[in-house]
Amino acid sequence: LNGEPKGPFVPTKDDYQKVYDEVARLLADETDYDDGSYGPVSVQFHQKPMRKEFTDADSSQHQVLVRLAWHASGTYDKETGTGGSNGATMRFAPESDHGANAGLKIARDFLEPVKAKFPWITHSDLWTLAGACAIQELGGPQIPWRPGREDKDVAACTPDGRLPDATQGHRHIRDVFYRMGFDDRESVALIGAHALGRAHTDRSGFEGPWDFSPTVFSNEFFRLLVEEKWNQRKWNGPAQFTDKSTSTLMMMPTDLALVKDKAFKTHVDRYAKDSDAFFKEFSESFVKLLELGVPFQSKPEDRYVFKASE
Ligand code: CCH
Repeated sequence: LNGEPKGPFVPTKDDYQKVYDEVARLLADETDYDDGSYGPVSVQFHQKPMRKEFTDADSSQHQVLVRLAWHASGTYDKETGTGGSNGATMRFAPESDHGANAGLKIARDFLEPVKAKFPWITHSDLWTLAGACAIQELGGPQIPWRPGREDKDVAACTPDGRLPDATQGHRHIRDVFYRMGFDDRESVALIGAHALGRAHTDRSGFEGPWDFSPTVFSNEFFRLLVEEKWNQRKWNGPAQFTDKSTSTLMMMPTDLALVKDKAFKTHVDRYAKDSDAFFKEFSESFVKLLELGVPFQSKPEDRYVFKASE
């Protein structure tokens, strides 16, 4: 009413859906790739494996946004309560320069126009919302999400070494994921995100995609881990493995650790056979990841489920 003081702007679910829609729109707009092969459904998906040339179209901004949300959150240490998505401290050096974060400036810059359009959202809420959006837009499960993160300053940057190192094995995976508060099942489910995207020599030193449909969220990573034979690739780069059938795919040492370790492999086998179980358990674990260390005022049942675009 006239003359009544206007309180601070309190965004509603609809406001966050607008942010989601804007991220989804920008993602759809940037898919103007030179070879025109981008699409939500890869032609290779249900066909027999054959050699495929992978291009930039197999690593769009979607996958980098998933990785940004994960690396922003995966620094969490449950003992000290430090790190995690609350803070968005990857905006600052030294965290932005940590080796594991190479290439993520692309994702952070991609989201700046969204932040400019919706200045009321914090970077830490935006980065996690964008990760949830990218998963849904690539055909993944619903990722219920809630706001409440605050940006912190450079003093809250986490020390280097909290994110996993792909050259290592099962012990390292457990050290890192248990430190965040995950168990074996949740750790395996989360790493299933490697169905998406690819590795880049100029970012991590590794090269190639994990499966033939890197723009579609699926359980293909697990199926290939179980069904394919993986040989060490002969090249000058870091030790990585390639599929016997086509020599176009790759697995990193930590990926193969999931089938070498018996307890991990139980879950790999299960997800390889049961896509629904993977989707459900991935969603639960990803929601947990994005919320690690966040002092929410809201309750879990207050999470929003965003409507995906067509
Ligand atoms: Fe990952 N990941 N990740 N990863 N990752 C890389 C790429 C992606 C590890 C290492 C790497 C998760 C777990 C692990 C994605 C999501 C998740 C790369 C290549 C390395 C190295 C980077 C490059 O060169 O561009 C290791 C080690 C672990 C655990 O042991 C988890 C958990 C998630 C999400 C839930 C996604 C997506 C990519 C593709 C990025 C792109 O640009 O295509």
